[in-house]
Amino acid sequence: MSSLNQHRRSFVPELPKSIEDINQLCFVQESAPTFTDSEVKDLISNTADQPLLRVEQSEVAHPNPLKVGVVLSGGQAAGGHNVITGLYDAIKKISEDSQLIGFLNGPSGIVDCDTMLLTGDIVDRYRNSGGFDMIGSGRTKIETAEQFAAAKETATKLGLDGLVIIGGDDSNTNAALLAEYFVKHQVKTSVVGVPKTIDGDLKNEYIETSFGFDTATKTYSEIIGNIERDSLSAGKYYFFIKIMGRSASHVALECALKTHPNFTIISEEVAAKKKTLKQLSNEICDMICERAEKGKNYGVVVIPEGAIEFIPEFKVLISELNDLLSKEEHTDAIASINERTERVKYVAGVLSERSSECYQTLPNDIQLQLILDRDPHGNVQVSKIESERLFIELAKQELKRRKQKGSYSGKFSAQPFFCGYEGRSCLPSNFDAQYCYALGHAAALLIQSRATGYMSCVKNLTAPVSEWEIAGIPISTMMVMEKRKGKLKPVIRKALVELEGKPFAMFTRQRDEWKLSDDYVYPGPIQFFGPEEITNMITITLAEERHHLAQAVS
Ligand code: FBP
Repeated sequence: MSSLNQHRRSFVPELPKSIEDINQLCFVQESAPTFTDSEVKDLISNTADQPLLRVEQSEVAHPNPLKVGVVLSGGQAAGGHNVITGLYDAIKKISEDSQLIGFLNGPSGIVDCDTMLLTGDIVDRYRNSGGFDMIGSGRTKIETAEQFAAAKETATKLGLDGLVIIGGDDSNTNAALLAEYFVKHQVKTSVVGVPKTIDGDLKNEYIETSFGFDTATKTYSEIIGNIERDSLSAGKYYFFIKIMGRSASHVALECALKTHPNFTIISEEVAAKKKTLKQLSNEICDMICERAEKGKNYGVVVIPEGAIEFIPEFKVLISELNDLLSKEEHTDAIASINERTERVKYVAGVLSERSSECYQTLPNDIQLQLILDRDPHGNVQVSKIESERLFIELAKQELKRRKQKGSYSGKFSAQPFFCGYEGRSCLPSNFDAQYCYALGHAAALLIQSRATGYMSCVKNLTAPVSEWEIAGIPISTMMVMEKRKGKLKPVIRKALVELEGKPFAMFTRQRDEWKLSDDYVYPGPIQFFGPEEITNMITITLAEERHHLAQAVS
């Protein structure tokens, strides 16, 4: 273990005052029932319309031991281990005889009853550490009747009082459905969700942010700042940085606000303005040409991972390709063609005119990637497309054209870069370490209070930790029916970047300035020791959305 890791292990997360003495607390109803969407209600009638919960001092101490299961679901996010250590400490405070059981490798661990008893020794090794390796994670969805029945058998066999599902929107939807199933089948296990995802798209009026977003954006911003400084120092490269976030652009937006790159695509804006790939690439080239006139043949462009899926013409192209490649006549025909360029020609010939045009503007590698790399369901793997290379190729083509026309005389040398997995499993920032520790405590108290179908919530996050507040939010209030793979399903709607929201407004006020001036900001690495305004800095997104700008560094 590195010296820093050892130091971090002994860091004691501060707890909000409101939950310090967990043994003297209970959750009580905050309000009248919140309402569940009527179609969702038809599916979860036993757990719909539940009230919000808040903590209150309780006269009675809780001597009864709890037996709780915990599972990590989906992509890693810094702080996951601290939810578990927080949960462990909280149930042990409630009773020394309480037990915490980890389900291994994600929700499949529940279905297969693949477990590990989490002892004090094990938990201590992972305090304030990154990653999900204490018990592993996975992306299995509990969906079929057999899987639900197996989950019931596991919960009953282990005699669980509670099951904590740490995950994103899909996993929390799953938590709500499992809670309903358990109530319907008289299983005593309370199911509680915890909001996790670096993407930052699991938030709403109650959930201020998901854990992992703070650490990931700080990590990526350190990297972007370093690259900006290298770009400025050498003066010879354009860096095209793709940045993680499967769908929404919260991560890209936060990093842009922190580091001021020359150009940042915000996918939600692209969709709203119905921009084409060509328009987008032209905008980047306009910026490159203007900078070249000032003698600047370098710069930084940030591209959110999900960007191309938000380009309307690309969306249509992908859907047509999925359709086309699901038909044997076409897959056989493509397979029988040896020549790569002929394969591309064949596909361009059977697409609609508009999609064919879009397909033909793409660089050759991407054209082939689109027809060859497919997921197990046969769909095009859009998230695997190297959009940083795509935009470099498109810029090269356009700048060459402008050079021939005489409207550009600069030099263009580009470097692709991907900010991704390195932001998910790093040491959690103080914010995420403390937020997660408190989320674990809130989850324990929800189970102690026999609440089921709730999400653990810590709010007032722009205030000092001591003033954070704990709540229980019925997951059903966040759910709506949406079409997924052609079928109506209950889901927690992903929070996309709001174009009317404050963080985006802050970005649009400054972005023109950032294009030409080198107003780069170099945030440096996450700090664990030192002045509070650095160690406990919150994201600009959170500060802007919750109106407490003072604590954010812009
Ligand atoms: P979650 O939504 O499960 O938190 O995962 C988010 C994420 O990190 C995305 O940003 C990224 O697109 C995706 O996971 C990568 O998934 P995988 O780990 O399966 O490659």
